[in-house]
Amino acid sequence: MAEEKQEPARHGGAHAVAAARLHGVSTMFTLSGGHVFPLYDGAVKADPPMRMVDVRHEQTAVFAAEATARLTRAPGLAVVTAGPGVTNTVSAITTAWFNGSPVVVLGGRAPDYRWGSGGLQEIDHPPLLAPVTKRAWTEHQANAVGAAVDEAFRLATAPHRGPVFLDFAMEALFGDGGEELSAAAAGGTEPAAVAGPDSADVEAIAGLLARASRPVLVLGSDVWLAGAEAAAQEAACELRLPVIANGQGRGILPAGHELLVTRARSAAFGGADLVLVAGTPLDFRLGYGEFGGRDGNGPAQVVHVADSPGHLATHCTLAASAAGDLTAFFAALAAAVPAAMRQAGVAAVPWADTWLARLSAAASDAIAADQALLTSDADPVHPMRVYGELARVLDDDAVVIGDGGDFVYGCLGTGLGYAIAARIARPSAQVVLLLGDGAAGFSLMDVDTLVRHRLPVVMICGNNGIWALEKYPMQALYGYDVLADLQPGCRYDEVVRALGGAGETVTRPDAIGPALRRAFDAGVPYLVNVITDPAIAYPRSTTGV
Ligand SMILES: Cc1ncc(C[n+]2csc(CCOP(=O)(O)OP(=O)(O)O)c2C)c(N)n1
Ligand SMILES: [Mg+2]
Repeated sequence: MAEEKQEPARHGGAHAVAAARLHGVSTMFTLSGGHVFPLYDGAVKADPPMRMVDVRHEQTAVFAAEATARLTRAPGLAVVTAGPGVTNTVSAITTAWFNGSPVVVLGGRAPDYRWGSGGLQEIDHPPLLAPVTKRAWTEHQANAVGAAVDEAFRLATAPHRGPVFLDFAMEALFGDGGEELSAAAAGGTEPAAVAGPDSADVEAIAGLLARASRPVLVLGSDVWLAGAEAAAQEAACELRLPVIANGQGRGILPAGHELLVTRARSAAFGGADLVLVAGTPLDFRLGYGEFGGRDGNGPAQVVHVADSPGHLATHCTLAASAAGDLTAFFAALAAAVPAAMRQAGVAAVPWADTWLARLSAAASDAIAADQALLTSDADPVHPMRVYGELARVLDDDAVVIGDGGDFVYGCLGTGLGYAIAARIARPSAQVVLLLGDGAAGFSLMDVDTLVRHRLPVVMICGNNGIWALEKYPMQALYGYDVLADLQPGCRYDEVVRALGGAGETVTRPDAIGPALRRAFDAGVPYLVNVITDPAIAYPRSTTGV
């Protein structure tokens, strides 16, 4: 029987899908609900159809959209149904907000014609999301849906990037939006050009560098998200600046690069006389922008560089700042410093032999000092041994995700969403998800999504049977702890098996390596449940791994 050619859909949902695709979206992450059916119909009937990944909790959909954005630098898309579908996304949207991730969340919404009469899942979503999005609004007209989605993606991807929320009255999504599906892109989908920084600002920064003797350059996530990594690397190399990588700034200089002194972070920040922070906020992770003061040194001067003026720190005193396109900034800085040095009467980069050498030595010492723990034979397993075994089997392009205290901290529950997206974005790379046992509880059900969509991921659970990052601080404060215990030895690998994956529990240090090899070879989602020593309060410094 000849296949019948499907009529393209022309409802608002089809227009939304067409507009998203024009912004480079290839996958929709979602969890079903009647209010958003036209978006599914639009994806199914698009030519070619848009890939849909259906998850088990809406926050997983948004975390997956966020990881897509952060790994591919194309915007992520999540679609959620009205009411609880939307409210379940709040933590994940907030995470995208803090991470500056370009994510668009499209929501269903009760119909306008009955608004106020208590319709199913009727709630006004935008006010809930306004504080954690670049914009949150409602589209009411079917023939304006394409343009509204286009606008949402433009906003999300313009620096400073971030999440955008848009919901649609049922009439808009189900109603006839007209024939022309590409009308949404009438204005073109090229990202708007971002202005470079003010040249006077760059010159002021070059002047500060020319007079500095112990400078440090911090490269944050926005340098990568803005595509400025090559310019940043060039500037750092030309000026021989010691570099500390932060967030997704990691990897801009490859591991082992002579300028990379991330592991000597406290020596660098404590001893610096000038800290230039680019592409990351001066928040608690950077001591709120207070540097220097160690070994009898005075406070360091601080320079903040951001992709947009609204993201320059206002809570601390800046010696200089610049805002705008980060590639243009690094190119301009590299060009301006030599002239500034000549003007200041400085012959060559004065810090290369002393300051840089001192920090490089401190970084090497810190790396060497880890060796004992990375190879620890302690039984029960020391958590650092897990990193040691993993480092042996990881390729350079592996994606490693952390969710939970032993490994990292932030919003618990990102794990499975990030892993789903990483597997899709990097089909041939290793994808490893490190989970605390507490963290695992937030998203492990989405192993089902990995299984259904045939997305093999290696998961490692650092299972200490406690919420360690709460237990030890509480003991320190009160001399006892409460509500900080989980089931010791809980078989999270059995959960993964029950959902159609595979896994095993490991209790001895020498069994970790072979288990990891089995996990990478399995070809299915695989969880290595490593029972670790709960007596290790805080296994590693957070400052540089
Ligand atoms: C959504 C969320 N809820 C609570 C917290 C507070 N919190 C931070 S770390 C942590 C403990 C994590 O426990 P686990 O994942 O088992 O790692 P461990 O500290 O035991 O290594 C908690 C509860 C958080 N960061 N995010
Ligand atoms: Mg734990």
